[in-house]
Amino acid sequence: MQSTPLSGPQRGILVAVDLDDPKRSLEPELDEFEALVQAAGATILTRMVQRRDAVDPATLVGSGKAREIADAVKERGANLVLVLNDLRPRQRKNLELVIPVPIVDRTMVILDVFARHARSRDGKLQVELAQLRYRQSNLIGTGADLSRLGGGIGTRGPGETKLEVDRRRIAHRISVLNAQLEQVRRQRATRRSAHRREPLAALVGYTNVGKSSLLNALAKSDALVADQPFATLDPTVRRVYLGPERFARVVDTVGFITDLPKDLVAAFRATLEELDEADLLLHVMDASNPDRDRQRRAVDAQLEELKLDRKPRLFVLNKIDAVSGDLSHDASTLEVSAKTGAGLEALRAAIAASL
Ligand SMILES: Nc1nc2c(ncn2[C@@H]2O[C@H](COP(=O)(O)OP(=O)(O)OP(=O)(O)O)[C@@H](O)[C@H]2O)c(=O)[nH]1
Ligand SMILES: [Mg+2]
Repeated sequence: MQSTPLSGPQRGILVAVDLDDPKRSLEPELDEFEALVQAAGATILTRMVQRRDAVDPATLVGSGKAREIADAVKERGANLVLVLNDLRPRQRKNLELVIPVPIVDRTMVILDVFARHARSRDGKLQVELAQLRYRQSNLIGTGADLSRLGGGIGTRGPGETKLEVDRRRIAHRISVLNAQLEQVRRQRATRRSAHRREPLAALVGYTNVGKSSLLNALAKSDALVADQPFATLDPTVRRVYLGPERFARVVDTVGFITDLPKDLVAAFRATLEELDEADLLLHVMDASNPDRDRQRRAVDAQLEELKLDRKPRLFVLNKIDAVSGDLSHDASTLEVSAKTGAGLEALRAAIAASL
């Protein structure tokens, strides 16, 4: 069951509640959300941002604003409402009573992008598991059943009994997937122990910073590169020349994002375990992105969560070709460009020295 809730020509209205947090400006998050929505194949018609001191417990945005959104949906011919903030099941339900089109939150969009980009069998299993867990904890029925009811994700849920049936089916499918992924995990672990010859460095970092490009530049390979979030889902390992008779294996894997859905992290355990084996982390950042400090903090938090924050780490600022002027950072941070090749020799040397 790989339903893609955002397939077809989807035109959405982006909705967000701005809590005016001085430590967390909304603008970069809105831009990032829009990029995610585009990667999921939908277009944003307009943004509706509501400033509030706190989210409304019943409708997130407040009932007046909910009606305004419903009007805008009709006026603009939108067929989707995309909500940046976390939606509780009750808030979703109440909004659905007022707004006549599917309501999709950020987690669903991220899951959808992952569903579109999953290529390998393992990747597909992991995404399906994450989707089901999310539906289970948010009391959303299975995608197939929802579409038979004539809607996509976010249409009013099936009735109680229907939901019960759905729940049992979802729970069963989840246990099947868990068993299959456990097998994947064991196979990967066996394969890894058989390959322990050369040291392993792992590229980690926010999505779209150029991790795959850097791997390609270092290994002269051609892993998929794209200007969109989550182009890479499956771990790719390449052998990289460090210096005379010195090689390392370098693994490129899924990128991180602020508030990466926890169901997704849990489902991607098999993939993320590749990182456990790494002797060194190469934390790649996008020097050209004004939002890079926020991105770096999100990656730090994610590494901590994955208990990888104690690993030796090199900080690598990529895309320096796209920056004019000086970048302020500490002396140990390396500046490179996967595009022009600048700084790659220094990076090879730094990896060799760290391993
Ligand atoms: N100007 C410039 N662009 C770069 C550089 N490295 C990567 N890019 C561009 O940045 C975008 C993302 O590159 P990827 O290598 O796919 O990034 P990634 O970190 O692997 O992204 P995900 O796998 O989606 O998380 C692409 O459009 C690349 O062409 C660089 O050194 N300079
Ligand atoms: Mg990539």
